[in-house]
Amino acid sequence: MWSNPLYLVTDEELLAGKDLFETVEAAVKGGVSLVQLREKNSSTRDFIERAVRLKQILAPYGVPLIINDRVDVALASDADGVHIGQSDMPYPMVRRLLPSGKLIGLSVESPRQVLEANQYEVDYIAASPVFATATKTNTLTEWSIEGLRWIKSVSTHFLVGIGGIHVGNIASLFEAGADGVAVVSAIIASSDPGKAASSLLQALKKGEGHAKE
Ligand code: TZP
Ligand code: MG
Repeated sequence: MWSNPLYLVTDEELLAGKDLFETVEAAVKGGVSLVQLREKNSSTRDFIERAVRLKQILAPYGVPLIINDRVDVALASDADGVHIGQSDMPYPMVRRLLPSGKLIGLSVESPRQVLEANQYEVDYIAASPVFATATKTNTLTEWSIEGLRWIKSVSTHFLVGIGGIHVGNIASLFEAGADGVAVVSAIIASSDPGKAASSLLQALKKGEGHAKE
């Protein structure tokens, strides 16, 4: 859907003192093609300010900005879309509130949620999590590569994998049919986010090659 299938999701804590904006821009230079701003602890005002600034930084690269959870923040900052989970605002309401053309991503954590999402006009679903991860622990279960393959076989949507992804396993997601991958710690926690992104992209392209064989 986007120029390449590597997405970045931010995490304030994992930055470990690095600057959010510099980190995201370095990752974009390294090849990330979509950014989700995920703020779990900031005030609404800080969230909006970060979104507005990030949007300005990403615009010259043509990289869309997605806002995690908060439709109001997405609207206020004129971001490119919203990513919702199963306990956030329900999809039909998000669809009604967002102007047409804005993107909606939806996390799926169970087979029932995957099938239900087929009734929704979402731009992608995110299999959450593919592998166990310390970055997010309030999830139902791990999909694993087998689960990802099952989702691909029944879902009508663009499929993104998230959770526990690194250079060593990113290719396996594409072999299983993922259309994109989203990472947090593999880039955000790196001391060289640009290099981390380009290494992931390189490893991912090997998987894409396999998938087409
Ligand atoms: N949703 C499902 S897993 C996850 C989110 C936001 C965190 C993924 O983080 P990491 O560090 O890439 O495992
Ligand atoms: Mg959420």
